[in-house]
Amino acid sequence: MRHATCKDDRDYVGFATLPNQVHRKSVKKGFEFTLMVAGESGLGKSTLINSLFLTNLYKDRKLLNSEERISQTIEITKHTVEIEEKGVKLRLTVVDTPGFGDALDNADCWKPIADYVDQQFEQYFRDESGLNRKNILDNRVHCCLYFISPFGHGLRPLDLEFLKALHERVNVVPILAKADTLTPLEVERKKRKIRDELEHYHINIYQFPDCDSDEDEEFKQQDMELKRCIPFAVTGSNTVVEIDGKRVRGRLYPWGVVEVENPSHSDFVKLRTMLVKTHMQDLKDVTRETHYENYRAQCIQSMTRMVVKERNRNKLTRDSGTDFPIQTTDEMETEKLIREKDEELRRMQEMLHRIQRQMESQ
Ligand SMILES: Nc1nc2c(ncn2[C@@H]2O[C@H](COP(=O)(O)OP(=O)(O)OP(=O)(O)O)[C@@H](O)[C@H]2O)c(=O)[nH]1
Ligand SMILES: [Mg+2]
Repeated sequence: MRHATCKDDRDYVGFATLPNQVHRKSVKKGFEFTLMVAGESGLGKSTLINSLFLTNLYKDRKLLNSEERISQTIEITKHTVEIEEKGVKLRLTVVDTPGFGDALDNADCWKPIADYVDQQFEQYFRDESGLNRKNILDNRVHCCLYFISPFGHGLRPLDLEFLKALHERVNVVPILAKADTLTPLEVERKKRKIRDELEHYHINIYQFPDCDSDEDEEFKQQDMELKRCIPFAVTGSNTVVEIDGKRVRGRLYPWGVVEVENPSHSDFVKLRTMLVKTHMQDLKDVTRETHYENYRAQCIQSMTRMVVKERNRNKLTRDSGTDFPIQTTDEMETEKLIREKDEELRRMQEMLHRIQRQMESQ
């Protein structure tokens, strides 16, 4: 784990405003957030996450020749950095995944990523049921930036497969990759097409919550722009270039410079603002209240099923085995466990209904 502190005001990512989002207690403890990137190979996933947090996640790695070069990601890798801004600590975990589409057989390419998400839920579920519940490290994936190729015509079959497998497990935020390869008109067209396809195939991407009616006009306007922006068309770069004496992250072409943080060049700043300034807490809430609760309910359901099966088996053995009318301690324990699990399941279902009702009324 590395520590990075930003000194210059220009270098602030913006999460110093996080205290406005949650309780003071969490401020003291610091924030935890896990972001994942996924999508086809070579779309700039590793480059973007590096640019997003002004931290070179790959700086320990030996790079070949070019300063910008990030080698192909070959396995799921987790990087944790602790960043501090204006006294607010953020423990940021970025999960980089190998891009798919390169192999001869790409079937089930989403599987290792879905498994990773589930494993984090499972670990949390275990920790939560354990003794030391106060100091659980939350590694659940709060957001998955899903990269869509700018070279195709909307979503590809592989994209759909991935999204269908993952959309009920994690908050998916779609990204239109390498936006510098498209004209503004093409960006708009592709965005619309992707939005239509997501709707057509019933893919539930992360929904920005509606802002309250008493919010000021400027905020409402920002909120609307953000919603219209989906999928975020971004450009990433790890190279700093100089224009008019100003050093900026950008991509230098013979015909000019694409500035990563220039809002008229890409949605990079909008994406970063959404992730760290305005929606980090909501992404965590939805992960906890919807995705994790779904996982937990499924777990409890399958545990209950197992216990019921075991009970029926015991009963069968007992019935066929003649004179054993009195319940054994084991059986009594099993009955008790079933009752407890039934009760927990009922509570979970109630909670799910409540969340559904809340979402419907929003
Ligand atoms: N034009 C353009 N090129 C980019 C952008 N982002 C990254 N690249 C370049 O695209 C190539 C691949 O970038 P990576 O960040 O390694 O892509 P990746 O998605 O992590 O690839 P895998 O690890 O194979 O999944 C590199 O040569 C980058 O310099 C971008 O926004 N625009
Ligand atoms: Mg990569």
